[in-house]
Amino acid sequence: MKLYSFPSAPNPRRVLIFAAEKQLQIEVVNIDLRGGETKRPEFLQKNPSGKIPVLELVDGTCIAETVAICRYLESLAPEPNLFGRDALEIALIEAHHRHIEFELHTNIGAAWVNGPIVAAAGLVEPIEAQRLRGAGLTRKYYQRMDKELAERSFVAGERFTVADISALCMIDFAAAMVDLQPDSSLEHLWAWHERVSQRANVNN
Ligand SMILES: N[C@@H](CCC(=O)N[C@@H](CS)C(=O)NCC(=O)O)C(=O)O
Repeated sequence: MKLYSFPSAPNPRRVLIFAAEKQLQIEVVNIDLRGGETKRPEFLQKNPSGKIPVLELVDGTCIAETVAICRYLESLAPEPNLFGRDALEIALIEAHHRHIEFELHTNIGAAWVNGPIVAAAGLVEPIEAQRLRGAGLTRKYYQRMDKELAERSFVAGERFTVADISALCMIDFAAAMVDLQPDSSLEHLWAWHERVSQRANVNN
């Protein structure tokens, strides 16, 4: 299996951590994201959305979308379980994970896409109001996470799951590339961050 990736990109990192948790070996193929390689016809055949990650199987089948890839890997290697074991746990992890994707990732994405790095690359015409809105909603979501993490050890409950991987990768990206580091006063969020960052598989 090959994973099309790029070193600072948060979504491929989610897959790499997920695969490492399961001790699955995946060949990493770094593509020229900034040079527009994902928008060329050859790559669009692998993923018509022109985005990474893409997992290519030995028979050439390509799977796009981080969550779809992670679900495939969970089926290949069920342990350690990262998506839930019974009806209720699966549903709760899914709900928390979707909140992270739709309410945190989306707003960090808006701040990033309308921010200076993407503008300097000339990829998208930035809209300052959208950057500000994304940044503001991200900070609000960090506060919500801090409150929730005062009550439980991990994003979706009392154990490490796919929702922690998705939250960590996006927060690290936001801090490093979008000038959206969580405020130091958010002690429960930072305690969680340390807890999950200490896992050996998280540092790849
Ligand atoms: N929903 C997609 C999002 C993928 C995505 O946005 N990937 C970024 C890199 S982290 C990308 O390829 N960006 C290039 C672009 O949007 O043109 C997923 O979860 O796989």
